[in-house]
Amino acid sequence: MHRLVCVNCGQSYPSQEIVYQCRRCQHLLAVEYSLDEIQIETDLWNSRPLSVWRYRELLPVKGEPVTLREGGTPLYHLSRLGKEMGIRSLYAKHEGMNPSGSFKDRGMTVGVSMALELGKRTVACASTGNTSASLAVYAAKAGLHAVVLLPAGKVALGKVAQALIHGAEAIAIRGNFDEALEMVQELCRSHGLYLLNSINPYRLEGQKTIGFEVIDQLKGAPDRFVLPVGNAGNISAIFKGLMELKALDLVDRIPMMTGIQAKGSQPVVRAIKGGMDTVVPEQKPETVATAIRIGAPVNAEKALVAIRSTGGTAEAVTDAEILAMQRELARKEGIGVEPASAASVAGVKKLVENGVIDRDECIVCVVTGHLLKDPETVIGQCKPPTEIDADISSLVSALRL
Ligand code: AN7
Repeated sequence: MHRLVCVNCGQSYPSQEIVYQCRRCQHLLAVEYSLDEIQIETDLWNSRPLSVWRYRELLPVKGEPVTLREGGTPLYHLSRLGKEMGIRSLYAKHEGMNPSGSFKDRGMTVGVSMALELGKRTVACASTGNTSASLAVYAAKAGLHAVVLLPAGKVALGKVAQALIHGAEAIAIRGNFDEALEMVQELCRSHGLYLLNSINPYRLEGQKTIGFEVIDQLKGAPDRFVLPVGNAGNISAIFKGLMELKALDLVDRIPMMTGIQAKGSQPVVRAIKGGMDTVVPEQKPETVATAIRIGAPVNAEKALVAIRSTGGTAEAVTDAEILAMQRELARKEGIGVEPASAASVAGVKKLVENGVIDRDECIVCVVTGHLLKDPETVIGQCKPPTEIDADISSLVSALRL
């Protein structure tokens, strides 16, 4: 049993109601379970494969979910990079290993399952890319029609390719993501499409399983989670899930939630550093990490609580630092991620150097999307292959053997 509850005024809405924001005060909603009525057998959880649906007792879907086996992603120990930074316990949770190549699949398996339960036939989102790719994939699996609004010219190639091949109706907006999100919200209100941006609280329910999996993989909570922040949904989702585990006595402490943004798009960092109660939107966000090129994060209200109440922090990294860490992860750890994802590890490097993060901490970076999402940015920073004639002497001289 669950209901939707306003995080500001506590107004509650029944689970079948289609509502994305509190009708009384316009603040965000969250899914609330009667935790005292939920029986969780950890043996039962452990008997299921590591995946989103291992934790189905803490998810809102009643029937059979629309699933492509999301979650169960590897948690890699970053031995080389950790050593260089002087951190023994540095890990990366590789969310690029999900079906569509990003963590969004965790949210979409739940969100699209809920769309079916609520009797919706058309689903929609605005997206910097990954949400649209994932929505297209899960709508295809569910047999639903998907409409995706993309900021024109600012979505990485692989993500557009996915949205198109999986059959979403893709619309490029001459504007940025924040404008596209305003438009899709209006469209869903006026025309009854089901909105699957992270303002939809069911999306975040799926994403909270990242934290559950990490705790199962480490056999306990890390000291800190570090995430790239765009709309601030994922950091809020993981925090919410951890609080539920705490309430159920399944974890003894809550890790410090730490958000990393790009220098040119850092409204959450400004709010945290400035001690502000609300996030002031950035009018012209700009970064090579197009996934997090977001000026007005819709989940900021939840994220500020997640960061502050856990003693976490927020930091910004430059595009150069992001790309340097993308190469380091690829070359020193064999981990291929897109630029936004590398921001989390780049943020750890910076925070350790600045003395904000203790080197003895056990740190889990969530690397959110796969390298192949954004091939153009990769090619742009690498030397192209050396082209030679098809004979062995050219090969030997090209290799300078
Ligand atoms: C790789 O696809 O917002 O802070 O529209 O694709 O939960 O928004 C993507 C966000 C981090 C930020 N890493 O997560 C979208 C979109 C990657 C992402 C984020 C995104 P949130």
